[in-house]
Amino acid sequence: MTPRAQRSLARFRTLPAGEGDAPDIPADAANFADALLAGLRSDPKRISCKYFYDSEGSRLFEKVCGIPEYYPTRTELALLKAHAPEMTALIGAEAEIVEFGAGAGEKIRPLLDALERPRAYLPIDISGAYLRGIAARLTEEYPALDIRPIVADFTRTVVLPSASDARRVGFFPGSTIGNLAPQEAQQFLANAANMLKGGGLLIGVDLVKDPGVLHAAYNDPAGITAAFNKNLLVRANREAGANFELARFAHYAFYNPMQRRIEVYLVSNAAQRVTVCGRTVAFAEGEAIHTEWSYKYTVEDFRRLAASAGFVPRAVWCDAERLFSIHWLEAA
Ligand code: AVJ
Repeated sequence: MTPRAQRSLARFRTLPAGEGDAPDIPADAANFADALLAGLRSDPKRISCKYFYDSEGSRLFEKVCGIPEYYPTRTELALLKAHAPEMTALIGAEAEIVEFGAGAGEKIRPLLDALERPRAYLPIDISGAYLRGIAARLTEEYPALDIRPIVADFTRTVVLPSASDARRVGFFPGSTIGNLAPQEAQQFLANAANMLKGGGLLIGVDLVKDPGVLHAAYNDPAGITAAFNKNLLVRANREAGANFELARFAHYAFYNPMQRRIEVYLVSNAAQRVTVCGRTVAFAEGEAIHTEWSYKYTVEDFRRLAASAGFVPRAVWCDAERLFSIHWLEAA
């Protein structure tokens, strides 16, 4: 991330009472072309993983979640289903739930089914059309619930509807926090702790484990993860006047045990020139575009990180194999 992006990371603002609902923040998808070109002209080349999630990317990510080797989604969903009564007891009655990166809207269901008179559900997602579809479906299933979708990049400023007197609780599943470097994660958590004062944050965090298991989760034999990664190039061709040839780039992902993160790249398999927004970008043979980090934590390390950001770490739930964790962090 650029220093500028870092400084603007995760600011939450609440509209003053009476100013009505938060308007949609045009997720900086509009700036995709600019960000893409800037990223491809920097050294090393990079594209932020948040640009994975156009409508097609969100659909592809749903497919990733179903990959047999990709354990996080099913493990976390099972934890939510098994422990929803304890989790919702900690969240408390009449809470307002803010979800960061709502995606397919599946993980909130076990909580909604167990929550006592939730005041409102505010799913935030960068993928606008996709989010609206999900919100419409949830509205049909939970007609009594006040659902307010917010299209926004939650790593930037998010404007929430005017503060109610409800306890505000964050829900951040999927280990999406792993996309942030630890220092950025700490900053995000510090801002969240501030926004959620009096409530808390329920957050899913992928765990450090056998590198072979991690490697397999990001290298499925059917190539779904590769398609998800390469969707960045498809999107660039459609939205940024680029002419990437998909066959000339390879998906490359591995676990770096020193940094405790999965690193994801698109690697040029030849020396080539690509046009992006009317500019030429040159690739050497074997040159990589960095597209994603996915940090893994131990339970203790994550609790320490959360505490350093101002949360009081309380309950933790893990599956028997210790693949994945969900933390309840209190914002005192
Ligand atoms: C959505 C960021 C949690 O890091 O595991 C899955 C994204 N990338 N396969 C992850 C992802 C490749 C995923 N997160």
